[in-house]
Amino acid sequence: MSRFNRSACAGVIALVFLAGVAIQCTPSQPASRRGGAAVQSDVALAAQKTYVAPGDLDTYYMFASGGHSGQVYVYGIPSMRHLASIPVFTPYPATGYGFDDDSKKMLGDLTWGDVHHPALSETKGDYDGRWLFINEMNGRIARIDLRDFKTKQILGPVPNLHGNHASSFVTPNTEYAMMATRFSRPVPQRPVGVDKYATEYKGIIAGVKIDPKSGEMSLAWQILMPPFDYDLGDAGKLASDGWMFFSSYNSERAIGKLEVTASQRDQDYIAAVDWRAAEKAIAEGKGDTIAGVKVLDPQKVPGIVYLMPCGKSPHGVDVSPDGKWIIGSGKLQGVTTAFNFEKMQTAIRNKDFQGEEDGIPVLKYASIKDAEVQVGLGPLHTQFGPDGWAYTSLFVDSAIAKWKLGTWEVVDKAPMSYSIGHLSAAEGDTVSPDGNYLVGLNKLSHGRHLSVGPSQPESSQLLDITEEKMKLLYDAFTEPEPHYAQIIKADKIKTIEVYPKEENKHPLAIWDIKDAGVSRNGKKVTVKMIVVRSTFTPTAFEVQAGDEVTVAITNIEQTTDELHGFGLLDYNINLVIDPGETKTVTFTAKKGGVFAYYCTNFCSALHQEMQGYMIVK
Ligand code: RUQ
Ligand code: CUA
Repeated sequence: MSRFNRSACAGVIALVFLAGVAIQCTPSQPASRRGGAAVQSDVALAAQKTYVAPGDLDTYYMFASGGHSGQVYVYGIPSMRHLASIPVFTPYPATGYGFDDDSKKMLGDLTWGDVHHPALSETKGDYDGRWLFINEMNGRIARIDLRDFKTKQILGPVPNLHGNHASSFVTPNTEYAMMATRFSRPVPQRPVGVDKYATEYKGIIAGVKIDPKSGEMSLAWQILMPPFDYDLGDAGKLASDGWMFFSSYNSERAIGKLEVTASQRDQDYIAAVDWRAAEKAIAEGKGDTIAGVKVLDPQKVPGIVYLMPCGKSPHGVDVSPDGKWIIGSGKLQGVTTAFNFEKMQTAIRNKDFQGEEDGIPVLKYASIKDAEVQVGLGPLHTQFGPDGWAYTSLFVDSAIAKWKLGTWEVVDKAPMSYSIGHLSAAEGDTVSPDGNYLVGLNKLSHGRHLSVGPSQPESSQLLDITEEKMKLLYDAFTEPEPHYAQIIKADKIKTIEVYPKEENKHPLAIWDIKDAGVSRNGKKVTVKMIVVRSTFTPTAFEVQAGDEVTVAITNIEQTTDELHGFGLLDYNINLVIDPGETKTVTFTAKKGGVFAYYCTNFCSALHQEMQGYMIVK
């Protein structure tokens, strides 16, 4: 049976159950032609559209921010099944992350992070399936390799910049990922009272350069900004390639209860950065070095940044697939504004300004806006579909509005349960969005799942957007705290299942059990160990109390799914070594006695026998 028929049939069975109607499922007929009111019902169609039969695969990956869990969660779409958790800023015993020497070093002193915006690498404005970048509030940004779904680099905490929320959005050829300050503070960092906030505190916008071959990130430049709270960002593309846009609130430069003090003015700003001009200014030696970073001051280097007035306290800022429009709006308004990039360029050329902030020109609102779209209350974020469709999340209305770029007409609204924040459409922030599916990433889920006590999951709702009306297909309950997510075609990601032996260049890797054993250099002891079904070699080793012990473990398996663990009791050590991988852990043998190590990852019928002893004399 074809994949379609099998799925369709099982979907029908599922729904017949729900509808309480007996119906015979003949596999040769597609569900839609089988007739019967129940089969035609929305529930039936929804079941059919989300059902991925056992053994079948989803058509998209969704990478969702895990917020203050410090992780990234991977879901399959349309099933909404949770496929993997990728630890990034937080130790994760399930994969041994944060316990071995390399990942421990990458995490440094911070064992938590608050991640918000995943950014898949792009080529010509389309996802290319190579890397996933993700920001974190403690001024950091990480790179996950999509060949093995592992965190490979954490950059930061970056100096000067505090509270990295408007990040990690990438430019269309992954030249840069972005960073920007949510919490302004004195630059350079020093203790200055909040009474001097308006003049002494500064925001920072930063460009993180990405090596096109390796993906290695390095901090390229920073721009000194007025003390607003920079919130979200998006890169220009096609028509607007070369620009980055950042929304901000608190143009009042207020302190205290911001919900009141930072809502006084009717307009805040979107900052538009000409990143090629910033790059050029740095190359010409125009930056000042502050805390080791090249910082551009727009008062001294004009032409790199402009401010676009936007409705009070905007949140999301999103560039249309053709790059012609920048969508942004006050989050308490009932409209969202489409700014015209060409008009913006004309205003810059004609010096059509309505003022300035710390030497940065403020463009005239009436000159750069094309439309105020009547989307509904509390517009936050906009995603795109093919044919000029746009989807805006409405926090206050708890709904998604569907509208059209260019005609600005709102054609549909879908309620969300409840309080939607971000939303994510299939490839919905690229130059060629897919349509098909849209996921509402809701802040609340109350009442829509079995109770798990006060600490409730969030809800993510899957919608079908293939037709004129959006249709709710599925409620999934996700880990806190989904901010943004991105959905990529599954076939764009090419993973490996084992690390090929030839690629393992680890200096302590060994592949033959005769090379396993203990060597000593003064107080430093190295234990070279092999793991393979179902034994450790060596199965016991001795060290002296006070030794600095490095255990280097190579998993010599070259078979899919054959992971082994190394749990050393009482020493807070827990590694998981994938096939073909070498990992090390270094510790001081402080406690004397006998300590068992054992395989934590089920590997064979004799997994339980996979154990050994460390003797500390
Ligand atoms: S936020 S609900 Cu951190 Cu991206 Cu918008
Ligand atoms: Cu090796 Cu379980």
